[in-house]
Amino acid sequence: MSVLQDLEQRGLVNQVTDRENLNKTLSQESVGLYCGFDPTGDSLHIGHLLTIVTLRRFQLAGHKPYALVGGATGLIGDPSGKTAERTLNEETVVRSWVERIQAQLAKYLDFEGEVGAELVNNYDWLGEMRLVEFLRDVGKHFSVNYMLAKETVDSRLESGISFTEFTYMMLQSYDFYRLNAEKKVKLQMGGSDQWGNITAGLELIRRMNAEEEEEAIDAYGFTIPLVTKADGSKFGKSEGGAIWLDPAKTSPYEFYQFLINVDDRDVIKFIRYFTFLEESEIKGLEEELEERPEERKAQRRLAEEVTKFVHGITALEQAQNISQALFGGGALTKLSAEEIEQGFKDVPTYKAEEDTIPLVELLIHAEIVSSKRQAREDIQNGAVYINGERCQDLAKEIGSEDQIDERFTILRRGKKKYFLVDFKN
Ligand code: 485
Repeated sequence: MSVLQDLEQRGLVNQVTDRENLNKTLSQESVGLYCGFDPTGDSLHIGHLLTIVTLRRFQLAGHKPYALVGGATGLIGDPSGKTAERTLNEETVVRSWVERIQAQLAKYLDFEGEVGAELVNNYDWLGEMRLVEFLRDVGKHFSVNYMLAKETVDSRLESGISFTEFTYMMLQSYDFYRLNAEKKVKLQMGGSDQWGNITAGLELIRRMNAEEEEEAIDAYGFTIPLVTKADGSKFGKSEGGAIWLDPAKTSPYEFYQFLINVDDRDVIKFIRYFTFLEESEIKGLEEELEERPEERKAQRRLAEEVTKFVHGITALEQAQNISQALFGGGALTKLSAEEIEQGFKDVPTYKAEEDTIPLVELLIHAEIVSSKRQAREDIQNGAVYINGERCQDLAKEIGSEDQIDERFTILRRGKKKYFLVDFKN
């Protein structure tokens, strides 16, 4: 099966130019392809992951991926998919984001061997471009009428669009032209919002090469679909906001939990999109889901594969340990301090100065209860748990024997209310 057929089977092809010739080219030669990422923040998010995984699929099929970071375009702002003008970010800030995004992309692609990936930054050619030269050599190939007809511009004609954002498609088009001329890049991919920019690039390549060759040019574009959810809500958001690829912003445990909680109606589609599992295995998971949905096997497989791809095997194991201890009846005492920090990130924490504390007092310090009387009542009623074990001893003193990994004690009141005692220092 060709890489394009594989993508089609996975539902990953939204729009494609000249499908038959692209398919032929991909089966005859190793093709250079690219996808661009603008530095509009300090991290990529799960929305970007699908293009990264797709680049990786091409690489596994013998094609060479170029990941472009928009050091220049990030200073301009792509109007695609946006309903309002963006505010410009400071150059120094954008520069620091470029570095962060490049470092992230470097984690997910293979840079070794014949089809080793390459990172490129369009500031390297756009940053030094001279205005008059640009208007003569590039601008002359764009008709304003053509630009106005593009969905991303047309949809903004009423609300307004600056000249800065209006010109964005020329810059992205010129990138494609440059990569095509200098690196033989023949294919650009992106999310469905990028269709206008990608086809504008193909048009520019055609026009800039018009004098040289008569024959049809060998350059293509395709877009992957927007990830949608059965319940209509936006993919990639949790209560805490976006799902980031940076583990300091979204911990691997939160990332894993996000995927474990994917709806039954979405899980098989997401497995096709985000994992490298074969269709036969996916079919098996689909049957499992139908017969025993309560086991959530498909969700677990999805979470496992994607967390491993994004954060590595050690982080995956930690995420699984934490999940097991919190939801799977596993022992909290087996967790490491690092795992507790991840799993209990949003849990109120009492930083203990003392070495031992009477349980009754601790419940008050930690603001779990408001009076000693209530503390005693809760303990006697069996509502208080220390590291997962019920404690009904009114005289209990929490000390070193209650510290997990010599640092944390996990208190719970009732079914769900957790509190952490941190004995660090
Ligand atoms: O030559 C290029 C220069 C910049 C870009 C692409 C080619 C970036 C592009 N204009 C863009 O804005 N991409 C978005 C981004 O950077 O966050 C998103 C798209 C999404 C998908 C993803 O990048 O909205 O559809 O393409 C990789």
